[in-house]
Amino acid sequence: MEKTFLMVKPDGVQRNLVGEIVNRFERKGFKLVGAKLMQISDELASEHYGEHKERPFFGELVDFITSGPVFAMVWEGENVIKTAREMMGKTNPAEALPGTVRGDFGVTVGKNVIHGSDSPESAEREINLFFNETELVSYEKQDSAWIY
Ligand code: RTP
Ligand code: MG
Repeated sequence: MEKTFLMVKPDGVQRNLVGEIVNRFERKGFKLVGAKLMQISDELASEHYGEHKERPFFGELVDFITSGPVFAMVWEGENVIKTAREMMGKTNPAEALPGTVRGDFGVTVGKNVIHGSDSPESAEREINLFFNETELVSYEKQDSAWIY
């Protein structure tokens, strides 16, 4: 089954949105297989956002994502990578539709509440960057038969 990496950014943690966000993905029917509250180091931030190294906002991005704890998660389910991106909404909350996390809770592009992997390659890379194999749990859920 497909897995993706999602993370409540420091603004989401400070604004008490961890439970709200976990709730949305749970109710959707996805399965949480790993989660932790953590402080991201400068090194991890630069590696995670490596694709944006040359962008003018890179410094701000690293400063922001290391400015407080984040809630890192791995979710599992059919098409979870793409579906989670849809549930997050567009990068700029001003363009994100109501009903999406960014549409409902974000205002500016710099503080857009949530991160999610944008492809199978990023998902694999980001899961391995943030989690050890021993931190991911493989288990059956009773409700699976009512989702699939
Ligand atoms: P993320 O990686 O955080 O899930 O966001 P994303 O895929 O929707 O957007 P991405 O293009 O990967 O950009 C990463 C983060 O950089 C910040 N950003 N600022 N000032 C700007 O024009 C600008 N553009 C992007 C955003 O916080 C975005 O989430
Ligand atoms: Mg991205």
